Amino acid sequence: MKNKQVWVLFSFCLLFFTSCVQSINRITWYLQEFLPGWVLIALLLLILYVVANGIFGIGCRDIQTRVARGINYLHRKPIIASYTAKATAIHKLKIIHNNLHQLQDKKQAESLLQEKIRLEGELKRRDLVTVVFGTGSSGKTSLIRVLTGKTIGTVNASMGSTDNCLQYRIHLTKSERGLILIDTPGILESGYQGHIREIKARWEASRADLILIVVDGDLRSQEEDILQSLIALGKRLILVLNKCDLLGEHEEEYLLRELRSKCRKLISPLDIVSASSVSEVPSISASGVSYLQPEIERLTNRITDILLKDGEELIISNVSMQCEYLYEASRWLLNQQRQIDAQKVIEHYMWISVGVIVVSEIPSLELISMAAVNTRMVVEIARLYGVTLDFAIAQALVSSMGHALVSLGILKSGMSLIGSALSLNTPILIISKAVQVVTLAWLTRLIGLSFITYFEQKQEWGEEGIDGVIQYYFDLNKRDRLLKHFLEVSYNRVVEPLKMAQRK
Ligand SMILES: Nc1nc2c(ncn2[C@@H]2O[C@H](COP(=O)(O)OP(=O)(O)OP(=O)(O)O)[C@@H](O)[C@H]2O)c(=O)[nH]1
Ligand SMILES: [Mg+2]
Repeated sequence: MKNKQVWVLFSFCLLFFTSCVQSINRITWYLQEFLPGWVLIALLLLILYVVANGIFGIGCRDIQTRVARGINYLHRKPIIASYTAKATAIHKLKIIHNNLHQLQDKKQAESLLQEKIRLEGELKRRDLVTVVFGTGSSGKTSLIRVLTGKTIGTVNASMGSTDNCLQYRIHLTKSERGLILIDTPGILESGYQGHIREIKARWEASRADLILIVVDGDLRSQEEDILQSLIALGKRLILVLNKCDLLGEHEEEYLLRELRSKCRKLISPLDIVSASSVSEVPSISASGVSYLQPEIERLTNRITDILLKDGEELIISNVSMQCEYLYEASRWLLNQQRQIDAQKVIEHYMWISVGVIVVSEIPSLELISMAAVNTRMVVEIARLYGVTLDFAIAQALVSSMGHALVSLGILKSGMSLIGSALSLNTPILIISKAVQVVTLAWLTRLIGLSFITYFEQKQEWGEEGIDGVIQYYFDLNKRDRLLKHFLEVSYNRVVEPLKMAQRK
């Protein structure tokens, strides 16, 4: 039944199409007598457009909307990206929360918690934080005065007039988002005070969503380096060539060209604008005294554009970057704590296994390596890293470590290394046992350290596998300073008790 309907519809369409072609053919043939060819083609195209518009609704406006929708879709990509960035940031904050609860140092935990709370608030922020940054006396405060329309801060011809970061909120028409402007002290000033002021300015810049770099001439090489480091931090920059009232038209254009060419790999040419934040300065000309007007329209237009198009993305990417730093800090603190605790565990097992061998018969080389690899030690280190290790799995790990020790020849090399170090001041009767026992403690240490790496790397040995890790710790621990310290401890823990046992 359905098939029949389709066929009827198809025949009807075919009939309609054929009669249309026939009629067009007839009309064209008829019109050919009166009209030239190009007018005929134009007329046919017009008819085609009207028919298409009527039947399929593909009008110019429709095409425009489709194109606009396409462009919007392209613009939506960053929005999708910022959703993902926001989700990642929220996830990171949850991990930070877990990490800080595992920290034993309460002060560290508290400061992490405060920062985490601040970042949670930042994720909901609507205003764009814009830091006004640059060398001393380039006109940062003056620019903020013009942008806010208020006489804020201190403006002075000498450098260092702003020595603290102060913030002001403004609202640019067209955007529902507010703009928080942060005035900062000048950078690249000499002296200790200048250095302290620069640290404050850089700190604010590192937290900004957008940075206005204010210059009043060409870029110095140090300024270029700073620009590069801010870009490396993922910051969006607008370079403002200020005091353009002091420049002739050609000079201003020349400087802008220079700046655009110097920064072509760092800043889009659209984001390099000139401005003048001078206000109420009398200018005397033939027509009398007039007052210079500030010129910041290009700058405000650019900021508004960025605010409208990229505001959300800039805020989210900045806050998620801060979440990432906090996450790394929390991981680092937790790792430090875990390493200290794991070292204590290793120390404990080093001397426990030594005790066992001191009172027993001298074991074979292979037995030493297996004994050194203490399953319980591995289980305890795992627990410190939040991993509950099944005893059987721990034993399997331990056994593969034993094989690595033998196959790499670490056991024999360790024994000869420690043998030659102990031979100088150990009585001949106990030297053989002392060497084996101290080697055992030393191997336990290497193995413990290797397992710390394994759990730190989320139960992965890394590119060079188990052999690479144990070899690394072997090479590290045979260095003079570390070996010397270890031998001093071993002498008191092993050689002295053996000497006493021998005397008895
Ligand atoms: N001609 C002219 N002078 C300006 C302009 N902007 C600022 N100035 C002058 O430059 C000097 C320094 O201006 P400030 O706004 O204090 O500069 P700043 O960058 O905040 O300086 P610090 O806070 O010391 O880093 C003052 O004498 C201002 O009047 C401008 O667009 N044109
Ligand atoms: Mg200032």
